[in-house]
Amino acid sequence: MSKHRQPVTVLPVPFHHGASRPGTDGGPQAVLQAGLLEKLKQLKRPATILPPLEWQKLSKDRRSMERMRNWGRVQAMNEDVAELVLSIAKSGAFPLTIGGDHSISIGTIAGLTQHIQQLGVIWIDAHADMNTPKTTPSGNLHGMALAASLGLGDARFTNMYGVNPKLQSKRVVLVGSRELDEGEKRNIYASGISCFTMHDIDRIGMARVMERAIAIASYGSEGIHVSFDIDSVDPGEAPGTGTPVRGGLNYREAHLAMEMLYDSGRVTSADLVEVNPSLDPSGRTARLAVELIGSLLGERIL
Ligand code: 4U7
Ligand code: MN
Ligand code: MN
Ligand code: MN
Repeated sequence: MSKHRQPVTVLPVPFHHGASRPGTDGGPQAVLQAGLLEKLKQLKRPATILPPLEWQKLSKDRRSMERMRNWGRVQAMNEDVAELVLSIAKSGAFPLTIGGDHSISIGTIAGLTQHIQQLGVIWIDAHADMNTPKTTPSGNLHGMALAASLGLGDARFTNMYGVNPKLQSKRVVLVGSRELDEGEKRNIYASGISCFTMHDIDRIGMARVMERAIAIASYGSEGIHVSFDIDSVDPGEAPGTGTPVRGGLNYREAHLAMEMLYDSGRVTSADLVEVNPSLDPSGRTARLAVELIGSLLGERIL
């Protein structure tokens, strides 16, 4: 579990081919420059930062189609991400993957489910990422990542390691949703995953939402994976992201979620994705990402 002093291995994935615009390829460097290593040291976590997984090596695979843009690169990247995350988990360290656009979570989840039985997932995001090639309005694979992990969509993405689906819907929870496409709404209902929208957070509060989310994701599972899309946070706090949606988590709601996840003792891995420093000259989005990772790994006010 996310134990006190468990070593952390950081996997930087500078990748943007799952999204329409470039920039998230600068995410890992921005988060490292904003002080990630110092934060891990401050928390007395033995830390290893792996060399960034370079998409350039994969650029030969330019296969694409309208409903699954850059699928060749996204697939090749995810195969590497899956292998690396699996080896980190096997080493006993906490895998912390820094994106990159959210398509890379297809790989992290594929790798993790080879090691952790009945993995639970808490997907904190303005979006649901529950599109398939049939429902996607954009063709961007970062909007299909959770669906793929639940076995919905194209076999190139649902069938990694020959295991499909990777996740069981009863242990998958969305938190912070506020922009869902019509097809995604149908996919959410049909799949049976849980969804706490911003409306739910407004009505019952973040604390109760997270209590429920943690209970759902941990029931019968060996661990919870937290997939944190920085666009879950309100653009006022996190402007540096490609698909901002107003009305998001405020600063304390985001920290409270991370603090409660740490306190649960159930979290075994995390992704922090969609930081796009080219859209944020102030650098505050990357600094917020470092702070939120701090809260997830045990930083406390007192
Ligand atoms: B992110 C979108 F249409 N739903 O599929 C789509 F609104 O990883 C956005 O959550 C997806 O940032 C956003 O393209 C993906 C769109
Ligand atoms: Mn996302
Ligand atoms: Mn999003
Ligand atoms: Mn986005």
